[in-house]
Amino acid sequence: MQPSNLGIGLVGTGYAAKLRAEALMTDSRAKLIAIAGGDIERTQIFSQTYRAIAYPSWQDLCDRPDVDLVIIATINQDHGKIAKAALQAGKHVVVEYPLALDPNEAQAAIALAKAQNKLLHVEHIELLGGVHQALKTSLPLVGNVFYARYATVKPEHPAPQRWSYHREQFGFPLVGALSRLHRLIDLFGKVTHVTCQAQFWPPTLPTPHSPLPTPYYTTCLCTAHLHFQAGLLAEVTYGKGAALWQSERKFAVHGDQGALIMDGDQGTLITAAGSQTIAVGGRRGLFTRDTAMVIDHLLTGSPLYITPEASLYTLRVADAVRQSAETGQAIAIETA
Ligand code: NAP
Ligand code: BLA
Repeated sequence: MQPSNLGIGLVGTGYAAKLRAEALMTDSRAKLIAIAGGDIERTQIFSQTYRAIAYPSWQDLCDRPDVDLVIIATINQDHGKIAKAALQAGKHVVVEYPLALDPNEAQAAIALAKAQNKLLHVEHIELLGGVHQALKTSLPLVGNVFYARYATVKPEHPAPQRWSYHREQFGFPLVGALSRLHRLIDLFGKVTHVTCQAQFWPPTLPTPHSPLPTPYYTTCLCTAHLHFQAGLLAEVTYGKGAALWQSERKFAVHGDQGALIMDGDQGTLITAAGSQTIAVGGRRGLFTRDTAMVIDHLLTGSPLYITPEASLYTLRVADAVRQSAETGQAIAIETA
């Protein structure tokens, strides 16, 4: 393939899509050809900025012969079916996590990509971020890890009625926000079993006489426990919405030789020798790096930083977390 002729179709016009489009503008080896969003007027305005053709539907975008790669940056509910359609049309695919809400649909997409001999890349920018890199570097300094805790809490007043507060469009919270579990699995390996409690707040309190069936919640709060084969316990708290009052982004790792505490972008290592600050890189430019790695991979064969199988494994754990929240039972993770 000649440089500068990687034709790109982009599905989505939101935050992730904008960063993808901007990354593509600065790479002469790629050309953003077509964009399909939700609302057609917004798609047209968005497409003008990048001199791309606006499409009312992602199906038409997948049919364009000059599109070699489809980037899926839209609501989670649609990821799996768009990936399938794009692969069937013979396109390479990049999809923002999660690959699909249903692990079996994700597995089928991976098999389809192999059969079609096309790239299927699931973005996990959290692995490229400063906090994760600093954790990986410093982990050996705390000895045997017995406990990790990762909490991300985001108050939103009022809670927006958008897809990320919609049960079907976002998916189960720890499936939609798959990066929370993926960080832990990337650090600590395979999981034996999980438990989870999930709470959802409706917009107004339903009464027996006027229950309000709505797919939107105004707050979700999930706490999951992951038991790892390596022996440690990890506790994950994920919450967002109007019932929450203090934001938190904290990753703590406790080992027999010390502890690592990441609070926002501040890193601290505590050992018998005392407490020291550790350098943590930022969270900016991660979509740009992911995009560049994909183009490099397609044009030169250079390696990527994650396999779709690794993302699928985390998706299976996340789906077990969902089952635990729904049944109140501990759920075992099958060993592959
Ligand atoms: P966003 O800014 O809210 O954009 C969402 C996109 O989906 C917009 O194009 C929106 O278009 C469209 N959309 C909304 N509701 C829709 C519906 N019901 N049917 C069809 N399309 C609809 O979201 P985002 O943050 O970019 O997230 C996009 C994807 O990237 C998600 O899978 C997310 O998990 C993933 N991701 C995001 C980040 C991040 O930093 N933001 C990081 C990692 C992964 P309209 O408004 O015109 O409908
Ligand atoms: C992840 N951010 C996400 C996701 C969504 C948003 C939907 C995927 C689902 C999830 O993992 O939670 C949406 N993030 C937002 C919105 C805001 C936000 C609407 O911060 C509003 C301010 N994302 C940003 C900004 C940064 C950012 C400004 O919008 C920081 C520079 C980073 N978002 C970011 C990163 C991830 C993410 C790095 C990957 C998840 C992770 O780090 O674990």
